[in-house]
Amino acid sequence: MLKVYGRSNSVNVQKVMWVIGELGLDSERLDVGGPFGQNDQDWYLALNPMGRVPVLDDDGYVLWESHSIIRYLARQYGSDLYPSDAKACGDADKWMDWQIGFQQPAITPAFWGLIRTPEADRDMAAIHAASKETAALQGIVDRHLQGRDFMAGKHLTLADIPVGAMTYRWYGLEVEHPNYPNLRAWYDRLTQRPAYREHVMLPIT
Ligand SMILES: N[C@@H](CCC(=O)N[C@@H](CS)C(=O)NCC(=O)O)C(=O)O
Repeated sequence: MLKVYGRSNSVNVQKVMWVIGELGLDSERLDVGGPFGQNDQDWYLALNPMGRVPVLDDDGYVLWESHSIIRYLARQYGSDLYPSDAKACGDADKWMDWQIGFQQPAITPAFWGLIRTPEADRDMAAIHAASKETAALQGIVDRHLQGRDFMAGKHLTLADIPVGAMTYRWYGLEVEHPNYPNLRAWYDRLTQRPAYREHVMLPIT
């Protein structure tokens, strides 16, 4: 059975659990990181020298980095989540790289400021800057989704997973939410998926 190390409120863990749910695989998730700790212990650092979550253990095969894990899962457990066609695969990779390179860093100061920092200690200038930058990036997704049901075509692929997991967080934060009809329709489509509801649509903590 697949074993996933990582607390359920980590967006990077959510990406992995959502894919496991989409693939219908059995798994056990163990709470590690944040208030659960353990990720600075020798046994954990032997699994992931970065001391971060998630880590996947597939019958002794250990992998860290959430996007590598979801690519592995889609390849190993054969699904069209990660297309084999080079161009379709490139499209999926592009949005995964964009998410980790742009969307995630942009929203992080707003998330940490609003959710994990006491009100009195918040850097509101940094939160506003993050809100503005993320709104602009979400606008790029909105324009991309014009005429598309999913990020890389007609069905769900890995292109939707990281951006979709973070978009739940974006709608849940008290930040600027411009009217983005294509983004909203896509997000509403994701909310119909049982695996998204179970693993991503959790309290934002
Ligand atoms: N690039 C890594 C980032 C992993 C990462 O930074 N995870 C955060 C949680 S989202 C973490 O481990 N934080 C420390 C903790 O939870 O104690 C990935 O995508 O897996």
